[in-house]
Amino acid sequence: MRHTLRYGLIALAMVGFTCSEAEADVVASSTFDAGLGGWTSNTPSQIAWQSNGGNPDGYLRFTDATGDSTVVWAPSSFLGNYASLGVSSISFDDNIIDETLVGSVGQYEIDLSGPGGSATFLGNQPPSTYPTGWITVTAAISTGVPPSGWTVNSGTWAGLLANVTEVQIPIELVTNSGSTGTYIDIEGIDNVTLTGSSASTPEPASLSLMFTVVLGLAWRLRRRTP
Ligand SMILES: [Ca+2]
Repeated sequence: MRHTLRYGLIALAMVGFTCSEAEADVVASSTFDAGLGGWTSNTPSQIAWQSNGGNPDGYLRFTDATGDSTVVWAPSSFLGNYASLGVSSISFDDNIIDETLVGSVGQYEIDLSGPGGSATFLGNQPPSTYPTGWITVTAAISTGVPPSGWTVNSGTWAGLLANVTEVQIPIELVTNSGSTGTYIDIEGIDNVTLTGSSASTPEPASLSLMFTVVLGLAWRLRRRTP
């Protein structure tokens, strides 16, 4: 009987864990563990899915082959009305993997645009030793004034958040000084995540499960009483 009580408490703890996981409220995420997941690029031939070496497992890998500035674009799951979705941040992991003949290096960047406006987030300057290792870049998003790091380029911040139709990450941060073919420039991104801030409310399924567990516990305890 004591075991039943213990299992009941463990079950309760697991239900609690399920509820707190829902708090994270991931609106969209790409882990690149099974492919490119709908991500596209202005230079598709320089973008490839790499099945290992990410953070962890697969990642989106850029290998520079021309003088272009390569960016990648998120799939539709990252688009929409950020205000009503309660989006609180967008983040990704970046690794500048291998470089020679480094000319200049840009800051980590995220660009959002839509019919109501466009804005650019500039993060830190990447480390200058390669590989940099996987570094998480997080841009806060909230209604009202744009959070630190954002610059509104056109329209308004509120207009932009009302309908984000493009999420762009410049994956090519390093500009090399040699001509094409004489330098190495390999960079990657992983774990792009759009996070929401909506209040934690246990889902009905979790609530009814918790109720069942409590009922079961009460019944067991009753049976133990002589
Ligand atoms: Ca991954």
